Amino acid sequence: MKSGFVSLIGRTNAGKSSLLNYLLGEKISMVSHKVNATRRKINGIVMKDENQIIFVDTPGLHDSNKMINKLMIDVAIKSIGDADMVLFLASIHDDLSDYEKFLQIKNLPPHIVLLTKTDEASNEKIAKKLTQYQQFQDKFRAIMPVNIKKNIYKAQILNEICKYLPEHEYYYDPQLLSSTNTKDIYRDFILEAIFDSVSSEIPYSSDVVINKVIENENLISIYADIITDTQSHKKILIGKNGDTVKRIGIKSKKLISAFSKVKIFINIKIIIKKDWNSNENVAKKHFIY
Ligand SMILES: Nc1nc2c(ncn2[C@@H]2O[C@H](COP(=O)(O)OP(=O)(O)OP(=O)(O)O)[C@@H](O)[C@H]2O)c(=O)[nH]1
Ligand SMILES: [Mg+2]
Repeated sequence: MKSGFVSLIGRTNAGKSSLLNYLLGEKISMVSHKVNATRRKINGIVMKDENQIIFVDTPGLHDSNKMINKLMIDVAIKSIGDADMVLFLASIHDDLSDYEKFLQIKNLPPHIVLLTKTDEASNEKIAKKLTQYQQFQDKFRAIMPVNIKKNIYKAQILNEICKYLPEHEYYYDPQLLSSTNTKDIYRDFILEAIFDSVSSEIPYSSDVVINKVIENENLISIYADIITDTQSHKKILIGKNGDTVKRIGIKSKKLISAFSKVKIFINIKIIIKKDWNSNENVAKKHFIY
């Protein structure tokens, strides 16, 4: 029996959260076409034969001087240190510079390179990219293309990971889908709805705090605040006649009920908290667990 923690690492937008959802067979992690979507770690537990793989989704690696972005990158780097293995995700469209930077990290655990978004590339382009990575073949255990659109390579990826997992008893009950607190999963679904509903810098100036969750057999009631930094951002989040916050609520309910399989009641308030992303000690509470 093998069991271990496998961190999903890579540039923002590489497809880490999408891959977690795909391997898990459930949408648990927020996805967006916008960059820097994932802020906090979230895990998904996959049983492959008698082995248990705990996938840890992390914020994307990127260069930024913004304090909250640095906190997010710290979350990803720390998760590499805590992992038994790493899946390094690189989009088929990206050059190898992010991978070269990743290789500079000290004490890297064994890793597999996954080429994502291969549905957007020709076989020639995929073959060319695989050849480029061969110069690092003594660094990685394997390199594989993934195609979450066509639902192929899933078993191959899981089998390859199991080869390198340590012998260990299960960390979690094999029935469990995730050990992440469900409140934090709801929180990120509401954040996904914000990413989806408002443009420009608003999602990055905002976060979600879950105040109360009441779970009944057929209904989960969620009371949440969207916090944002300025009056003008609050106005945009509310929208004309409250249309935007209403839309965020509807999208959040859809995402959360697809995950929890019951009806959702949601109450969202928009709150201004000026220092949430400017004061490091306050911001840390939003990113570090
Ligand atoms: N065509 C295609 N699009 C993909 C694939 N995987 C992810 N995407 C899209 O790429 C975008 C980014 O996906 P995410 O899963 O949020 O990427 P991420 O690496 O988690 O990004 P961060 O959380 O910002 O670090 C979304 O619009 C996804 O729908 C894929 O295999 N093929
Ligand atoms: Mg993500």
